[in-house]
Amino acid sequence: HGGGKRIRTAYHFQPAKNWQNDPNGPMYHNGVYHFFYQYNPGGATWGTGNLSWGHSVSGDLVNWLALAPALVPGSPFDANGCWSGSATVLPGGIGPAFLYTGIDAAGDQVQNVAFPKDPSDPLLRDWVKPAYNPVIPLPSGVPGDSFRDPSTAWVGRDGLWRVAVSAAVVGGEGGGSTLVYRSKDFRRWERNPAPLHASGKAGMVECPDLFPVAAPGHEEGLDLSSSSPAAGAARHVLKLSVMDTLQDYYAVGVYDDAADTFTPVEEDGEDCRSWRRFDYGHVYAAKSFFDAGKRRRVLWAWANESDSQADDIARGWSGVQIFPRKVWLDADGKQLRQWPVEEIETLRIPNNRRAGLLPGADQVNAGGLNEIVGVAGAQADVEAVFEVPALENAESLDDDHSNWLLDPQRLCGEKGASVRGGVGPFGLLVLASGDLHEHTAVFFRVFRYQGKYKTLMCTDLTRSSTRAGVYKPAYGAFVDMDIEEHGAVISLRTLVDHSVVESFGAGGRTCMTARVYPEETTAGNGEESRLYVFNNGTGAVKVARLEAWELATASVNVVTVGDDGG
Ligand code: DQQ
Repeated sequence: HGGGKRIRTAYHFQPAKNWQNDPNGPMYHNGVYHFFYQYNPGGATWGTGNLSWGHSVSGDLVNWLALAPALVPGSPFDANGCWSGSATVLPGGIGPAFLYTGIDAAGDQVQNVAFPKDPSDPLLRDWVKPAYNPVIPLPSGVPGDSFRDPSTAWVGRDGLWRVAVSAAVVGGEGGGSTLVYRSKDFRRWERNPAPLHASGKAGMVECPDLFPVAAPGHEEGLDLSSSSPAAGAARHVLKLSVMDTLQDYYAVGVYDDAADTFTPVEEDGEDCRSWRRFDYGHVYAAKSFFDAGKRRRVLWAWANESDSQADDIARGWSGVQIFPRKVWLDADGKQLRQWPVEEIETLRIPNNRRAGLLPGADQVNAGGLNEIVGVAGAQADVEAVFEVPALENAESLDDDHSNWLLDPQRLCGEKGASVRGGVGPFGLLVLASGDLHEHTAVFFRVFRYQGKYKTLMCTDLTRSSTRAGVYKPAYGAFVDMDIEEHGAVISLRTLVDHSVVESFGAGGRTCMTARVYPEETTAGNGEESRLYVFNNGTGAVKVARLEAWELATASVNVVTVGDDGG
């Protein structure tokens, strides 16, 4: 299974070759977007000792130029690897700074700073690691392998800098702590006795991301440093990545900027594993930044491979990033909304390649399957709005199945796309071969529970590839939106990109990213991937809107700019 070409993405961020994992230090500075990422220049596997910060720049978050790695291991304080961290844009013309984790010569995790060699270089090509590193050595009571991933730093009302760092603290608060350090000068840091948050039972948590959000329903982003609660941030969001479950969890909460603590607004929020998820599919180590150009908050996250390491080595690369998403607080004040940044529309191949349903196909009958004609579906952007004429047909969850409410992923597994339902399953089949032998199904299924409707969203990979030995689960989550209150209407947007199926349910309330490895389509055997609308419920569903575009291939790290200025 070479497959490397067939499954390589056309517009999701990837380096030209080799391994990538976490997004690191994304930022917008002087009109340029910078993206850094955990990178192994030596091959397609993680390779601890080699981990560097890959670096690319962009004017539009779509097309990227590759630069030389910004950080490579080699100093005493990062001799064994430059692990994850963040960028902070410092005021007063100093420019940006990195805080990152070094694996030092003794193998311990310590926090370091780095600065651009020439802050006036628009591409910020060269980075300097001061000899006074580490700025935060391993604290006592924290094992050497459990202290890492500094967040973007922010200034408090007292003028001091703060940074959040993950640590497994022995005893006391226990396991998954997120510590806060404060500093006057970005160099000498002192630990605050209280952690920002501690999920004692969660084990090691990683890659903390704290950010402010505007008032519920307002889409503009806020800068972490100028958004103390006093300065008008409605709420803050804390995201933590849990090593044990390999999932990212977030909570909307109250950040107390005097005590430097964070408290979720929803109940039962002590353990972060009960929080909401940015993505109910397959992403990890998400990190956001404030885009001062468009005044929005933008989120990145790593979506790793789910075939085998041997496959990664054979094709010479591993790992993609989600397409950058704008994030904001939903009108309900509890959940985030996420949406691909609008620049994706520049990839939509003009009009003639915009697809649709054939006339009369805007109703999908029970058992129906209507093809979306006019685009090649291997790299596509599909937006659909569904309307359910008869919600009362919904299956009931009241009896023996109510325990499934706790386990939507299992529910999607047991009631996959081919299991006939009441209201749904209805949605999209993507990356489908002509005979439907292979396809990935993204769909909704509505249930009735205690007099209310509950909408399940699934991405069912069980038929996504004829290959054995790749992970083909059904991902699932309940959509936190009352479909009845919304006039029995629900939207679905899906980005298809060869081996990525990234979906946004109900206007970005529930997101799901899957990695898939189709064998029969996407140019492999000369057969085009097809797109369908399907309905496997008992009543018809109306397609109130359907727009699909073939997307052009972006220029992602095809061009490398050398550090000789060439
Ligand atoms: N990946 C990095 C660590 C981080 C982990 C190392 C999360 O800094 O904790 O590549 O995926």
